[in-house]
Amino acid sequence: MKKPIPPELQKRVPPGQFLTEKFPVLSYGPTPKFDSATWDFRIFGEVEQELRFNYEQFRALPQSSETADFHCVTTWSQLDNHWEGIKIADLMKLVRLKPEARYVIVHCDGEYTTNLPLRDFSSDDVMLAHRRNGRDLEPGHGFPVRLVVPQLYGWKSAKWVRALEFTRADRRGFWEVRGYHNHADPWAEQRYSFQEEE
Ligand SMILES: Nc1nc2c(c(=O)[nH]1)N[C@H]1C(S)=C(S)[C@@H](COP(=O)(O)O)O[C@H]1N2
Ligand SMILES: [Mo]
Repeated sequence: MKKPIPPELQKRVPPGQFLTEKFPVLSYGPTPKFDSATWDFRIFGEVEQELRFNYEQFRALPQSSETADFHCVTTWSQLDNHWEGIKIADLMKLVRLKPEARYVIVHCDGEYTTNLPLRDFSSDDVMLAHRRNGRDLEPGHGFPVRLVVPQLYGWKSAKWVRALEFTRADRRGFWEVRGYHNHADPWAEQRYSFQEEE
């Protein structure tokens, strides 16, 4: 049932999207098993020094929160999610990037990857979230940690993130090689890869 968008919210809803209050689980493949004893988070690629955090170390990183909207390419949008976790700006204070680094490949449990330019990744509203709307993420929504990239379509908000790889050259991720747009700006309706020719 697609309800009309209230006029006061229209500015916040990208073209071709409708609003939902639900938070559907949208995953390709099963929800990975989480074990805090073996879980780690790695940062590698074009960095002066690779980093590895165990679960305890990762959860001890400085926490922030934000309220942000979420737009899935399948046309649902959800407003005002409250996220808690690590701001990328804070995480990047620990990372010494090589000057060649221009892209980020996000690696997840279960083979899922997504790519974004460093510029989008470094945007002030990007975070690695543990909690949504006052509770730990449910397993299906990415526990223990997911990326939140409010200004791009939802598939860039990778769940069950295990590593960040910084690269010189761009490398398309899971959906980006399967017909979805490399950049994915919902305001420009960058849904499919064939649009990249335009
Ligand atoms: N690891 C992983 N992350 C993922 C996905 C996935 O299949 N695997 N699906 C993406 C898509 S298409 C969307 S819209 C959002 C959905 O998040 P949700 O399942 O928490 O609603 O997660 C994204 N992150
Ligand atoms: Mo999606």
